[in-house]
Amino acid sequence: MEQTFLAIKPDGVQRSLVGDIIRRFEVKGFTLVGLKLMKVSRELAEKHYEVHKERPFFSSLIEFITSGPVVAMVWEGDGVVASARKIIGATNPLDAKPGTIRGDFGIDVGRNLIHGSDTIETAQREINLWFIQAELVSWNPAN
Ligand code: ABT
Ligand code: MG
Repeated sequence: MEQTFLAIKPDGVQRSLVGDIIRRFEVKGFTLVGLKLMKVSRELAEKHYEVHKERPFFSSLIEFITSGPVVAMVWEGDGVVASARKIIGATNPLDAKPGTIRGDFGIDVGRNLIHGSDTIETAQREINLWFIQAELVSWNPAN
């Protein structure tokens, strides 16, 4: 079954949006299989954002993601990787459509509330980076 990695960033936690954000993936019909609140180490942050290492915004990105608690999650379902990206909305919240998480709750590209894996391959890499297998629960939703 397809899985994706989602993380509510420190701004989402600080602004008390954890419940609202999780709700959107639940009502859509995806299955939560992993969930933890954690303070991200610099090492994990740098590995997670490795592709952006040479970008000018890299150090502020690492500063931000390590600044407070993050809610790390794994969600499962057919097409969950691409669908979650649609639910999340465009990288810059000012460009994100109303109805998306970033479109509804944000205005700043450096404070865009939630991360979602961009491909199935990236999702596998990120899940393995953030979770150990024993933290993931395989279950069949009754509905
Ligand atoms: P993530 O889900 O955080 O990976 O965002 P997304 O995939 O939508 O966008 P990318 B391009 O991966 O951005 C990663 C983080 O870098 C921030 N960023 C990006 C900037 O601050 N300035 C920029 O010009 C760009 C392109 C936004 C993303 N996260 N934060 N926080
Ligand atoms: Mg990205």
